[in-house]
Amino acid sequence: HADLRAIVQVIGVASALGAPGHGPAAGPAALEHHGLLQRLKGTGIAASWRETLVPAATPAPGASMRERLDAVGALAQRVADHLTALAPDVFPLVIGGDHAVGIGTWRGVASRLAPRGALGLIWIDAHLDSHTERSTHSGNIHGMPLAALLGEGDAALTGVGGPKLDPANVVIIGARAWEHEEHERLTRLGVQVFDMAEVRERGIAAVFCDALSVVRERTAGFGVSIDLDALDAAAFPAVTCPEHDGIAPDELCAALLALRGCGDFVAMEIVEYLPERDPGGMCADWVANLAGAALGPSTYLLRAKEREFGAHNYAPL
Ligand code: 5AB
Ligand code: MN
Ligand code: MN
Ligand code: MN
Repeated sequence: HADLRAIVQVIGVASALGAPGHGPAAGPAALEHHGLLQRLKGTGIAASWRETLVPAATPAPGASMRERLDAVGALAQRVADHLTALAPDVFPLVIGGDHAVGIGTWRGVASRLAPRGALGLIWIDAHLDSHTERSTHSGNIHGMPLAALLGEGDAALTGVGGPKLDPANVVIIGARAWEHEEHERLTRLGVQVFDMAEVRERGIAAVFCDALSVVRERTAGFGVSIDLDALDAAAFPAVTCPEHDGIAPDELCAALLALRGCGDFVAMEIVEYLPERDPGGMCADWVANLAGAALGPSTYLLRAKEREFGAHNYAPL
């Protein structure tokens, strides 16, 4: 089954359409040049960089909300289309770009999974990303992707092809900065939020374990979206919206190791990397460590066994 380890494909999305500045668009190229792929290979993952998508058009600074929503929606549709076109064996690792790319990632992943069942999602973020164009204070669309995935907001975002996520199958980890409208939306929908106070009190490992059981219970598979601002800003400053008192990078890496034992872990996304705040490449190293922790080889060995024996899940190796 040597070939099974060749199934991680990286899809870069060089977009800052949802962010206040242009910086996050440089994320995929910077991480590629810093050797993300080589680092993954070094941990036993034969990943390949499939392609990096670039927005077809970027609205001028000061463009209307309408124009920006349409541009984000069009790019998200392209991301979703690319993901649905992947061969069934491929495990996608999407590299942003700002978090608005997540609309495309998770609609696309949910489409791939739809014949087998629903998608669960762990959203690791300092923020809730659950505004709509009506409730946003900043006007920045990277504060809206989770609402859109759940079916709330402008049709340009909610109409991206693929099933809506069921709020019962979504959890957020690490939140510590939000506006009341988005918090109320998630409460009304019933999305479980493990906020930073809870992470501090119980530890990331315990919280991650609970999160896994929620997103795996009623689903055919689940994904993990990592907004790098979930990490503590002192340890990981290279993001657009840094927030202090976050998750320690090494502790998140340790928690992500649990994913290696999950045969139903189907996709991963890492977003909001801002290379201009990472001159020494320290944060780029953490990105590689996070991906390597989650995607270590045992996931693929498990899949090989699943193929051989036809069962649904195996205990971690
Ligand atoms: B990110 C804020 N809630 O709406 C807003 O980085 C921050 O994808 C959004 O989590 C942060 O602008 C978006 C203040
Ligand atoms: Mn965030
Ligand atoms: Mn805030
Ligand atoms: Mn986010």
